Amino acid sequence: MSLIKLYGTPMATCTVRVLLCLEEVGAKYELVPISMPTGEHKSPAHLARNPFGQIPALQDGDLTLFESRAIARYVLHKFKGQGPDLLREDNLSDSAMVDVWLEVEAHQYNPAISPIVYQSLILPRMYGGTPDQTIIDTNLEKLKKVLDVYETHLAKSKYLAGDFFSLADLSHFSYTKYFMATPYASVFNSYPHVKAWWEDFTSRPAFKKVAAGMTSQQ
Ligand code: GS8
Repeated sequence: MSLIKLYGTPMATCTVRVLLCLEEVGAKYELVPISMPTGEHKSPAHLARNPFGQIPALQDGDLTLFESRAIARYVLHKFKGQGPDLLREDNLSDSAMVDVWLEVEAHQYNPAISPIVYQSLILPRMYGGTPDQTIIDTNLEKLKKVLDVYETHLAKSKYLAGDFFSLADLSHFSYTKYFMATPYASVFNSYPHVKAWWEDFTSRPAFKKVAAGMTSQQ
């Protein structure tokens, strides 16, 4: 059987989401590097994997997938029984809560935190650009409103979907890790339960391994 191939880069946030899942379940896989600075993600070969010209993409035999959250679920389904149960699909209410907080990550957390990371780290370091402070400030305000909700929730629940670690928590890793390398990291100090949640799950071996392959340059 051919090895699963993950096309992406170990620094890219969405590739990291999938790498974490592969590592959590102990899957064997090959990471095939796609160079964003040279535009390889827009090459015909990569567009055949992801018509939107983005990373990551995953190939497993005849199956080719894109969209990191969908790929993450595929990996966890495929290797169900190996490693921790990050989807909880044997329990309807647990799995519904995993879905809820995955949606929160995609539609509340990510849209607020990603422009801050882009403006303060990626733009200056990868493209030599100047950060737009207005964009950063606007999104810091948005992020604080989101973190207010997380703080209230995490005061009652150890992890986002309940008292178990899940794909919903994992999905927050890459942008939060980069955010912690921005000048705005201290924002988290005002949210003790969020900070404790972050410190708890980032000590997992899979996270340490994947984090070692990330740099703040994306
Ligand atoms: C987003 C992929 C994405 O933005 C997913 O896989 O979850 N919803 C998709 N990938 C980025 C790199 S990761 O920050 C990317 O490929 N950007 C290049 C581009 O959009 O042209």
